[in-house]
Amino acid sequence: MTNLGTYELLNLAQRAGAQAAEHIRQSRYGKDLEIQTKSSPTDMVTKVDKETETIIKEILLGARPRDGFLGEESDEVTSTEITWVVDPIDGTTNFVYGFPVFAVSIAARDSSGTTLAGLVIDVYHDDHFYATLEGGSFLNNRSISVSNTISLSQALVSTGFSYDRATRVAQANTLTHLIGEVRDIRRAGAASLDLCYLAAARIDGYYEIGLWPWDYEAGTLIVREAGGVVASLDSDQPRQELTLAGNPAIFKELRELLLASGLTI
Ligand code: 2AM
Ligand code: CA
Repeated sequence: MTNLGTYELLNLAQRAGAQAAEHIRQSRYGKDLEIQTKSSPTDMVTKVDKETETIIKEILLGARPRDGFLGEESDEVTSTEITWVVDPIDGTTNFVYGFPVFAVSIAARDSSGTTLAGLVIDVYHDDHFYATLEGGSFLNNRSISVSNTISLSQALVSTGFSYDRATRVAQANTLTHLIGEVRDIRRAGAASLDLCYLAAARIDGYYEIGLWPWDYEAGTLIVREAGGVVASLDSDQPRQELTLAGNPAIFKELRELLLASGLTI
């Protein structure tokens, strides 16, 4: 696809994302969030997640009716053209609590699986992180790049925990191997924003088990276009088993440390 094509996709994502973010802000206060649980008692979804996905889907597929749609809260629409990969609220637990780290994540991928455009909106701060393939990464119109931290011992590393009790206990065990080897650990609670923080040099590395494409697809393009690496243990692509990311200098060390900690996928 031409650059013009990728910018058009980004512009459409911006239009849908801005309306989605506004809906989330309007819905946050003074209303019953109507919380339900999904895979476990700690895995929440609200009425706002579902409404927001509907808003995004209607705008994207209204403008481009032949496209596909893969979202967290609705049935997949398959297509041989562009597929939109959407998380209406990434960081739902934070959203429910009012902890100000939650995002709208929208990516456009072509039929070969290549991500062409990605947008992540930090809803609370109205910060827009975005990238197009070979077009660089931006935060609110300013170009961003990953940090130049060169050693894991100086690295700020973010991670997350599963909603599943046994998995999160195992993740905490892995963390005991890391905590003495890095500058410090962060657990912000929204995977798409962890990736954007990496792209903007707010952290140096990130790993998380059990993510879905709507959590990492937009953020992955934003990290790569900012000069960073996103992969898994045994592949150069992130996978549900592991999303592993860093600036190029610390990525290898982080990967080796995770392997040494006994992490298997
Ligand atoms: P969500 O808020 O959309 O559910 C939390 O560590 C981060 O991981 C959030 O971005 C959360 O997305 C995502 N996530 C996705 N699947 C998860 C799962 N099964 N358990 C925990 N977090 C998950
Ligand atoms: Ca979500």
